Amino acid sequence: MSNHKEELENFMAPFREKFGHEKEFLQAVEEVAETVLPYIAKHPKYKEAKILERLAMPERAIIFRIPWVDDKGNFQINTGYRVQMNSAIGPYKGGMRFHPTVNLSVMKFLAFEQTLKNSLTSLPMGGGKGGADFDPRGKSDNEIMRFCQSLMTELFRHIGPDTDVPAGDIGVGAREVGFMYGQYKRLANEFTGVFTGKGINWGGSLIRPEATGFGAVYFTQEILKNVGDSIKGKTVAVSGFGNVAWGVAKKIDELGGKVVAISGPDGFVYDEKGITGKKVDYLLEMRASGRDKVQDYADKFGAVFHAGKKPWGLKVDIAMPCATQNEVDVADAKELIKNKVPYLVEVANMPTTLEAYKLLKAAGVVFAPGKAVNAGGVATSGLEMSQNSQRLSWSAKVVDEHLHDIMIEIHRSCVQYGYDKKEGKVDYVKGANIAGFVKVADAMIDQGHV
Ligand code: 2IT
Repeated sequence: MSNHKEELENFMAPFREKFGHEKEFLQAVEEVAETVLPYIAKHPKYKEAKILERLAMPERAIIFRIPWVDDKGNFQINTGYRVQMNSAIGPYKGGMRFHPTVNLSVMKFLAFEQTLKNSLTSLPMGGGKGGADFDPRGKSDNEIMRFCQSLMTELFRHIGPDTDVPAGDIGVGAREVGFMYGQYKRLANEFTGVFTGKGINWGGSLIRPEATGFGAVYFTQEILKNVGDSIKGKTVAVSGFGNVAWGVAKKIDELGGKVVAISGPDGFVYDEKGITGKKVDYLLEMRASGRDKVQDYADKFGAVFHAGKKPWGLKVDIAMPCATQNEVDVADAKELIKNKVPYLVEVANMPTTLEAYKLLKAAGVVFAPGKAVNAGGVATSGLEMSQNSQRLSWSAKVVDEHLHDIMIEIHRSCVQYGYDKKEGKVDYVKGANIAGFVKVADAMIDQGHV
């Protein structure tokens, strides 16, 4: 075993022993440790203070019962989570996910990624994540409301505008944030910025709905600019068709590129002419319908529907997975390599398996990690918090300009820590991990053994 490999194995061993069943969490830690350990070896102060070991241990994890009654009068129980990972640089910050796959491993992986991501934004936000193993599909508005209220009846005592500020994620949009915020306000008897992703007339920020997608495209723009290229004329395959995919499609269209694929649980749609103009907003309609079928797009606009398939077999310039973790596996990576897709830009959190990532890297595919690419979402949440503290709301132009500047700065940080002189190119995974790590690590050292 090489020195590097041995060091990684030594670092991972206690985590594997203790959390062997937490697959996603171990995957996220390993991906970070792989690039950060060599940096730590050159900066022993981080090793002595066991910073990476501490970073991978939540400051606090809350698991709680969520009892609720469905429309038929049946008693239902779900499990709720809030993982408060790290508060070295600010209050815990991160979304809430409602999905049947939610468990402690998924929550810990997301909270760990969130800590480094939030650090990259340059805004003062620590890392956290929460959610429940609740499936919003097929539930009535009343059921969603009762569920959100029951969840908040417990969660409210653990959060606060200067303590922990949740937001949306998969399965949690404006409706769910509204119901949770309403119950928080009632219990705490205060109107504060305790949530982001709020409605525009009760403290929300303009551009927050678009921010993750717009930010991802701004980051892609920087990757291309760095090699003297641009988005104009590029074809893009996207997975998912939710809020994030919509923001990506909207901005790519605006900048003269062409999103030719979207996907859903039923398969993917190939639209040779591109998802442009009115077709972009149809994505929102499709999501709001709750049908969860992208075939609806193909039927409406005469595009080609591929049942049960993922869009990674297409010959495109840029692949942008926007759906969920581990959606790009080894077989998909081989397809992308075969088709000579030059760029894989992760928009979801950890959409690529570790093995697939290694294949893509070895094949020379430019790979940008989610924690840098999708940081525009939480960055704009940070801007929402600033507006709430000021009791002001900024124009769309002001928020968008801040978002754009933040994404340019994140790209610059990735280049600073990830540029490889020998190879003459940027390792974005290394750059994002080290840049995110250094800020949190230095704050932890300043604050002593806490
Ligand atoms: O993964 C993420 O960064 C989010 N779901 C957004 C978190 C936030 O606090 O806006």
